[in-house]
Amino acid sequence: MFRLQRRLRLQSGAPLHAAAWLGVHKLASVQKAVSLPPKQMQSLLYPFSGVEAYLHRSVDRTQFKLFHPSVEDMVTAEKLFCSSPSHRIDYYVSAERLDHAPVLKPPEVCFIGRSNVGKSSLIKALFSLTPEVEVRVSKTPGHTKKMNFFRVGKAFTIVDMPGYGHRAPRDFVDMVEPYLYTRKNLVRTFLLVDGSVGLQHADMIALEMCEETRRPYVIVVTKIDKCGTGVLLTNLLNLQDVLKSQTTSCFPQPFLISSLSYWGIYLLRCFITHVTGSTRLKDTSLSPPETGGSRS
Ligand SMILES: Nc1nc2c(ncn2[C@@H]2O[C@H](COP(=O)(O)OP(=O)(O)OP(=O)(O)O)[C@@H](O)[C@H]2O)c(=O)[nH]1
Ligand SMILES: [Mg+2]
Repeated sequence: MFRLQRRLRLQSGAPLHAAAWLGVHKLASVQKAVSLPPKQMQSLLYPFSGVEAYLHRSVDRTQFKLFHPSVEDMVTAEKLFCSSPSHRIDYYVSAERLDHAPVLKPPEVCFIGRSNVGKSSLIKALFSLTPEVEVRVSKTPGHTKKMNFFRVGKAFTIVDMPGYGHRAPRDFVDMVEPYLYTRKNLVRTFLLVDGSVGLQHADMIALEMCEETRRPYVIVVTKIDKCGTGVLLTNLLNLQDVLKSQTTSCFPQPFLISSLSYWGIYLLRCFITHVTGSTRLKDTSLSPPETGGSRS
C-alpha cells in the first residue's frame, strides 16, 4: 500500500500548494482515499465491493464491474478535474431553452433525474478539487430551474439539468427533451435514481424517454450512504432486471454514488473522462471493448 501511495504521488507531479487545498473536502482526491484502510478504500473506489458480500452466490455480478479501471487511471482522470491556467474549469452559462444553449465543441455529458435526487450535489462532488466552481444544491426539490453548463477546459462540458417530478419547472419537458434528442455533442446522459427508494414511476418515464432518444445513457444510483444494505440490494437487483429486460441503449453497469461520503466519485470521474475521449485507460483488459451504450 505504501508503495502504491508513493507511486501515485510521483505520478501526479508536484503536490498542490497548501493554499490550493483550502476548502477542498478531505476525500476529494483519490490520493487521500488510497491512504485509508483497504476495506474503506475499496468501498470508496469501487462501491459495489461494499455490498457484494451480501449477494447470494447465484447472482451474476459481472454487470456491476464492467468498468473497472485501475487506481492509476483514476489518478489520471482526476487531473482533468483540477483547474489550472491552461485548463480552466468554470460555470459558463445557464439556458432555459435549447435555442438559448451555448454552441460548444467539446463532448458533453448531462445529469438528469427526479428533483432532489442529487444531481447538483454529484456535480459539486465531481468538482470538489476546484471548490471555486459554484454548484448550487438545496434541500428543497425543484431548486435547479435551468440547464447549467460547466466547462472543463477544452476537454468536455458537464450540464446540470432541472429535475422532473415534484416542483419541476413548468417548461421542463420543452427544455430537456429537445436537448436530449438533438444536442449534437452530447456523448452520455447520466440518469440518476435514488438508491434509498429505488426506481419510481417518474424514473421509468425518464428511462423510456432515454430509450426513445436511442442515445447512450447510464444509470447512477445516488445517496447510497443513506440506505441500509438490504434496501440498497433489493433496489439494485430490481434495477438490474429492468436494465436487462427493458433497455437497449443503457450501459448495463449502474454506478453507485454517495456525493456526501465520496463513494464512487473517483470511478465516475474516470468514466466521464473515458467516454468523452479525454483519457485512455492503461489496462483495457479490465474493461469491455465497448463502454458505450448498447449491449452486445
Ligand atoms: N445523504 C445524502 N444526501 C444527498 C446526497 N446527494 C444529495 N443529497 C441531498 O439531497 C438534497 C438534494 O440535493 P441536490 O443535489 O440539490 O438535488 P438535485 O437533484 O440537484 O435537485 P433539483 O435541482 O431540485 O432537481 C440535498 O439536501 C443534498 O444534500 C448523497 O449522496 N447522500
Ligand atoms: Mg439541482
